[in-house]
Amino acid sequence: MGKQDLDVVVIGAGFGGMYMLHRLRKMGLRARAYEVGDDVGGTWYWNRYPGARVDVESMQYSYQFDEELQQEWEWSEKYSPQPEILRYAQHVAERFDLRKDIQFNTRVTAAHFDDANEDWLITTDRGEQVRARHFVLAVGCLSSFNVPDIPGINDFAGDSYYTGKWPHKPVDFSGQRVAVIGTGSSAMQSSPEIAKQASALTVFQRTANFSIPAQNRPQDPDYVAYVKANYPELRAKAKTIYGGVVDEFGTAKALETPIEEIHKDLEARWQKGGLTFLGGFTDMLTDRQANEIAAEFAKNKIRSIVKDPKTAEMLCPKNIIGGKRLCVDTEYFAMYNHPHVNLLDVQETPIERITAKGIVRGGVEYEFDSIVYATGYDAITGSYLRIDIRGRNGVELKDHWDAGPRTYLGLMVSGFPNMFMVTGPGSPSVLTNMLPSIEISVEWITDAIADMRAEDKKLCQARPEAEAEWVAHVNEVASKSLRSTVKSWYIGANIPGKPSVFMPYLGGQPAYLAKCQEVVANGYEGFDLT
Ligand code: N01
Repeated sequence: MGKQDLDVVVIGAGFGGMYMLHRLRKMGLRARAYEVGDDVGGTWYWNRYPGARVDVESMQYSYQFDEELQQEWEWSEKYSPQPEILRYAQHVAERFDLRKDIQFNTRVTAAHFDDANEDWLITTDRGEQVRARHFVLAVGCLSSFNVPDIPGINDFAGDSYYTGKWPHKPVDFSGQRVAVIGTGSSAMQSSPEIAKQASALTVFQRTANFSIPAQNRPQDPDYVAYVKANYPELRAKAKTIYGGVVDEFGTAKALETPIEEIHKDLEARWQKGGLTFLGGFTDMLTDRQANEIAAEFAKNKIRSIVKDPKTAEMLCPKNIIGGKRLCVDTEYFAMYNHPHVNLLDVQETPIERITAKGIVRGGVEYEFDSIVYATGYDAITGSYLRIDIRGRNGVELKDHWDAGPRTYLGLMVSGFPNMFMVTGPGSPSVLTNMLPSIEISVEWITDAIADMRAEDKKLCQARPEAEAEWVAHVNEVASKSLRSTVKSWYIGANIPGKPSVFMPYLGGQPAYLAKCQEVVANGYEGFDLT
């Protein structure tokens, strides 16, 4: 068996890759992270579009692994804007001296398991090759942005922008006619900001989406002091809550509650703002009738905000609420009351093509100076499958995942020894507060590597039957939720040809964490350590 250059190669220097590197180095391992961008931050490095901000409150959407770090960092707003989150990532990189072991401007193109040497051979787009015992994918869930398959997309003579890969210098839309394609979270955050500058803004909507007002505000110093004084308890409490976020959640069923009480709760949550709009009752995402009450409430809000009744009806979603991920906005619906903002439906009358001058829809050419594509991501699996990953006997990950992602606990894939995933498919990831979920993944993986080393084990691999059982469990839990009935990026519906499988684990963070801990307590049940 030959020697390795490194103990561990990590792909990605977002929040997952950074914490992974930090833990590995503390264990005394030789580790290096490769990152496509020229700095840390991952998703928050790329998503620099106007209006980009977090929609889980910042005091909770942050690392908890270091008490001094969480005490010293000051978040300026309830939902901090992207530049501040990026500064936080940079601060963490400096504080823990991470950059010296991150190779930036480098894309890992291939990772092949070498059966003879029992290690991973990693190849980069700079032509380098490096051997490592372990290989960790910290590639993010929403990092492979989607270029829509619209004819003529390269013909446009004006400027084209993707929210998922926004330029590093500020973009000035002043006096411009701007098109935004898409009405997901990125479009809802960016459009109101673009509308402040543009002379005309046209939003191309394929599926109307529900959104709850952010009600963002500067941090309240008393609240900050309270959280900082109680961080350990609050973080521990968050681990017992489905989404990993401490908030107020109800325990009653909507269908067993008088309608006035339900409306009172929904109104209070609308005024408070944010993602927990459906959190007052336990059956909002399992019972259609309950869901309909909340959906109608939110639609009536749209009707009360948007003055033109035709536009208001176009903006009212036909789907259940919460089936696609809820959006959180600031003045998105109110934006349509401005005379220079226009909404076009592209569900019934699709975009035909992009031309040098603009966008053709229904035989009409709409002329623009800039087009903004807020068209989402090849979510959850996209960033894995962009890399040529081959496990034992040259089996390709894309073949193993041909009918949808197959993992054990979203951490490992059978036939791919010593390959670990941070918040991989089959983990709760995007359905929960990402930072704590990242920490759960990273801590499990690094503890497993430490245990392997302590017991002089060279390889860790998921057993095929454990993987099959976990995949079945993930599917079964998903089938009980209304979420699995809606065409969304959770099931790959936004990418033509992608298998229709609900990819994240809907069982919640506490159940997931308990399972991960139980597996370890049972001697890495479902894994072979050899
Ligand atoms: O992407 P999306 P996103 N022609 O996939 C439309 C997180 N996030 O970047 O719904 C016309 O939601 C598409 O239409 P349809 C968050 O988890 C968080 O906005 O497929 N339209 C849809 O309207 C979020 O859910 C924050 O019919 C086309 C839109 O483009 C996730 O990232 C901020 C089209 C894509 O919406 C993704 O959000 C931003 C076409 N050919 C994002 N192709 C926070 O606040 C696609 N569309 C933290």
